[in-house]
Amino acid sequence: MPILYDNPVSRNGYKARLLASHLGLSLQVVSKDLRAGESRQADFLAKNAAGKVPVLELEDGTCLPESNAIVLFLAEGSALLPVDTLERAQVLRWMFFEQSQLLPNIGLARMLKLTGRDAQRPDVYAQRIEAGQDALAALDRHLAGNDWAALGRFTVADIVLYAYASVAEVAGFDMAAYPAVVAWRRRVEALPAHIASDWGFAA
Ligand SMILES: N[C@@H](CCC(=O)N[C@@H](CS)C(=O)NCC(=O)O)C(=O)O
Repeated sequence: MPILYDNPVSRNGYKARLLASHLGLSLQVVSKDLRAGESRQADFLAKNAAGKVPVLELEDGTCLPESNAIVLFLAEGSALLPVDTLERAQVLRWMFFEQSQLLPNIGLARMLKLTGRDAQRPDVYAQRIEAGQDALAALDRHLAGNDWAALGRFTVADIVLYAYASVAEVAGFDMAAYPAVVAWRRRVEALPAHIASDWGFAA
């Protein structure tokens, strides 16, 4: 069985866990204590030179870091990842948007909040909130006319976008400004295979 090196707080790891639930895949989840620096130790750096979770380790020892690469690998051949080149590009478009505009802003704002550093670095926090608002507004405009991120159906694009869009309040965003994102989150949550977090960590 593939091993997923992960952490209960990681929304990037959650993407792989949520996808596995939708696909009925079994993963052995191994927690790395990020605060204790476990992802920066030599044995883990050999699995991912960037020193970050998640990492998927296959039965033959091959290691695949980067949440969206893991999602693409696991979803290959399933209905959640189209084969057609243009359709796939429409899905990838939102996966790149997630990495460049949602994750760095909602993700860092959330980490600053969870660790109390938002008060120590109000300038950094405010910058992430402003850029995150811009990203959420873009997603909201798109979802105002679309039930799902791409192709009019649930795909891996929704899974990766949901990971950080679903913790925006924890990061300090007022989601009342993004009603289409809120409605889409409810659609994602209503799917039968949905899991909030298999480690019971809501934030
Ligand atoms: N682009 C990467 C980001 C991975 C990432 O930032 N992981 C965080 C947890 S969500 C981490 O491992 N941080 C620990 C560290 O940087 O030492 C992905 O999507 O997987």
